[in-house]
Amino acid sequence: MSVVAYAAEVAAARAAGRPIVALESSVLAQGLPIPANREADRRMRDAVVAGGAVPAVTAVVRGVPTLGLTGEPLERFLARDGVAKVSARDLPVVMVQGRDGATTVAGALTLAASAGIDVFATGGIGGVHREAPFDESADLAELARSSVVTVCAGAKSILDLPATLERLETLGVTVVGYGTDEFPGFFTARTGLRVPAWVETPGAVAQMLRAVRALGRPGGILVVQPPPAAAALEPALVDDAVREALRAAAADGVRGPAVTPYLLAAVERATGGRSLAANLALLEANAGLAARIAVALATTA
Ligand code: PSU
Ligand code: MN
Repeated sequence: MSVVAYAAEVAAARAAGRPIVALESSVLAQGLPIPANREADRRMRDAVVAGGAVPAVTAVVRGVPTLGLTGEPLERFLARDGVAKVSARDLPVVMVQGRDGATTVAGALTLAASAGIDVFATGGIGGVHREAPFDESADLAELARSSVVTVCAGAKSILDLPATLERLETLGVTVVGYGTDEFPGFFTARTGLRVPAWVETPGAVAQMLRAVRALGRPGGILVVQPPPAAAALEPALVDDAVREALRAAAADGVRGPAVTPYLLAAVERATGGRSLAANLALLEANAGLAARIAVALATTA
């Protein structure tokens, strides 16, 4: 018996074998400020629908792992009313305590995989933090064990990107550039870091997920695409903002799960909100691509 609850629309899509795209909720409850979080939610859902799939925002709602966060519970998450940040390790805790929990990439992948949802979209994954050798996001480990395609704009610019790519290689995660051979820098299109494969079509990604499964391997495919050109920021602007944010985080003694939301907010202030506009645009673009990949998986053999 499944402990997972489905929104009516998601349950209907599952029953009919229609494409579904999982989305995370930490970006809504912790990553983005109010009211931009509401705009992000709307734009991501609309992009999934426009791409031909059904959106399923993942969350733990009063202790119940849920695929399809909507209605009154969604309002609690957007208002950040007592909502915990939930990585994979935190799932059993909030389930037993009956709390609301917003899923990170790691948490969302866990729920998507347990529900048999093949495709997931986010903004940027977590990774290896700079100058903090023991702070590596659980996102990387879950990417290595969840049989799901994850679409993102790379890893957040606050991270050590070369180290993050190295860890993905060590963990055996297949990283694929969509229309690029570079690992994008989340706010920036280019980082100078090469990814091992370049694909041009949703169908090619679908075939790679099937290949991983045919080998009986755990893990999925990490698809990276640059942020939309009109919204992308210049690397120098982001570098300065990140350096300043890291200095402030160290001075304030910020640690653990609080680090990522703290740094994202500091970068937003330092870029005069341009990072926020970029963040919303890339979330929307990633949701759209994820939908097209989900359609390819559902319609091709
Ligand atoms: N990228 C964003 N905003 C976010 C996150 C990523 O632009 O809010 C969140 C994601 O949910 C990601 C998490 O999984 O931050 C990583 O947190 P940590 O570094 O504590 O694992
Ligand atoms: Mn961490």
